[in-house]
Amino acid sequence: MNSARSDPPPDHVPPGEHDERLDGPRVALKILVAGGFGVGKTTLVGAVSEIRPLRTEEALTDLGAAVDDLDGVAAKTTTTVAMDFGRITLRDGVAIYLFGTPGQERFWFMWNELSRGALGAVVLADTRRLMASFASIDYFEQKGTPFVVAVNCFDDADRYEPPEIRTALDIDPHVPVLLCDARRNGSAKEVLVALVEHALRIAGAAASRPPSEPGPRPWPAPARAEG
Ligand SMILES: Nc1nc2c(ncn2[C@@H]2O[C@H](COP(=O)(O)OP(=O)(O)O)[C@@H](O)[C@H]2O)c(=O)[nH]1
Ligand SMILES: [Mg+2]
Repeated sequence: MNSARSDPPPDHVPPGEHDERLDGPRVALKILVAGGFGVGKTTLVGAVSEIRPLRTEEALTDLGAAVDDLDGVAAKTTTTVAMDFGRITLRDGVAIYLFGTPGQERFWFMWNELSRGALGAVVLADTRRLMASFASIDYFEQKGTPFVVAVNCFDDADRYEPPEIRTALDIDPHVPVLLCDARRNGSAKEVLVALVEHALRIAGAAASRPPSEPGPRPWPAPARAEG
């Protein structure tokens, strides 16, 4: 008689313990991916998501041309009307949920809902149309949501270094500005890591500040000068 006990299958979860497949992740972090129209939000979510990202894209039509700013994105034929959704599992029980938010002004009403409970945001930018990401930066500054600015380096766009981008977009010195390629998994993940580290720094600074001491920036943030 063979008395050796067979090993449990590799994905065996002892009774009573957390089973991610049934119970979902222990910790879920929510990150928004924002920025102007055509900056690469859908691309970035697709590059890092371990599940096939949910996309709600619709064909761009002549009707939308009146309201969607298509300058510099002539090759684009679809647009995200609600959002992109992706997921990354960091380690057992910790998952990042990514929400690519629509960039067009006509979808801004959704941002308050999407940004609730978010750890922070990645604002993607394209150097050919920097101003298209201005509104997103303004929004997260006003909300006090931690964010990083990631310049998606398109092949045919002029390359600028982060300090130049910071000056052009009038970004606070403490906000990380980095270059990325939204199509590459490793590059997109570096952006997410930069955001998580930045959010942790902000949370750490807030926790160590005496309650009477005001934060580093006025609330609400002063209006950004257009230009
Ligand atoms: N060359 C290049 N093309 C990109 C890059 N990121 C996105 N694209 C393309 O640019 C277009 C717009 O990207 P998309 O992710 O749909 O932008 P969204 O509107 O911000 O979601 C798509 O055709 C992408 O394939 C990039 O880093 N380099
Ligand atoms: Mg999109």
